[in-house]
Amino acid sequence: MAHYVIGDVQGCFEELLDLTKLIEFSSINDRLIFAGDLVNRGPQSLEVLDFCLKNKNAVSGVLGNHDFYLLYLLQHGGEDSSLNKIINSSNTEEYFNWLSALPLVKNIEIKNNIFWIVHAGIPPFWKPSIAYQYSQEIEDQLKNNSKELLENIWGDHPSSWQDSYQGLERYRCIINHLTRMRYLNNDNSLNLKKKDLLPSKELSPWFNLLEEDSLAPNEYIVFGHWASLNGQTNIKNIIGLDTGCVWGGSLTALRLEDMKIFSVQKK
Ligand SMILES: [Mn+2]
Repeated sequence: MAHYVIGDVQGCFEELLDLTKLIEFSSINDRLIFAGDLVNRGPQSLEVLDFCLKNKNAVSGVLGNHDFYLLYLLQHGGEDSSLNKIINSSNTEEYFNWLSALPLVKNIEIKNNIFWIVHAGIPPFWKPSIAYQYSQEIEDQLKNNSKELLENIWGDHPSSWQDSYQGLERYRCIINHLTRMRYLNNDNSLNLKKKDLLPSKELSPWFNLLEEDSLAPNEYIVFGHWASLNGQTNIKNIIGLDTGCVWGGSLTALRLEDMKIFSVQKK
């Protein structure tokens, strides 16, 4: 039995199938954990979700920003050319129920290693265990208050986290950090505009701001979301898996048992 974390699929179903062949995926013996952004932009988001539902018992993951967008469209209506097949299908309730039950942070322990799986990352001012608690707050909202939550998570503010935030402002800030973050300003506030890798005096990638002792030697953060990084963080315990399949790159999986990387090229 093996656990594979898979980077941003974004509707690249052909490549997902190629990857499952490469790892010889068995829905009985193996587990797939998607690092978020299963859907949108790519050509076959519907087929990706059908694959997940068909293999329900072997598949889980964390929510990405594009998954939230789909949840919003499923609940409130609306159109998006790459998501219309899902929105107009007869199965919308099943898609919504499966996707909205996913957490923002997942914690898996394998062979004495601890993995924190999250779409964008974990900011330096939250311990992973705190981010995990915040994820549970959002899970609870998605379960019990999804209509109000999904109507109010859009926008970049507040950009600086305060423990005292309550209600929708708090949830929006948690979701923006865990699903959209790339760079933080010098004052630790979110900058949600910059995606490139050009050096900046004012901004740092979130993972460069982590204190050296913020992760134990056997503790890892595994994330997606940042295609231009192509997986390169230069930090051993911080593993990026978005290798930009939807942009013509590749789709990547990490096997947690031995930290082996598998990838297939975009067709
Ligand atoms: Mn993303």
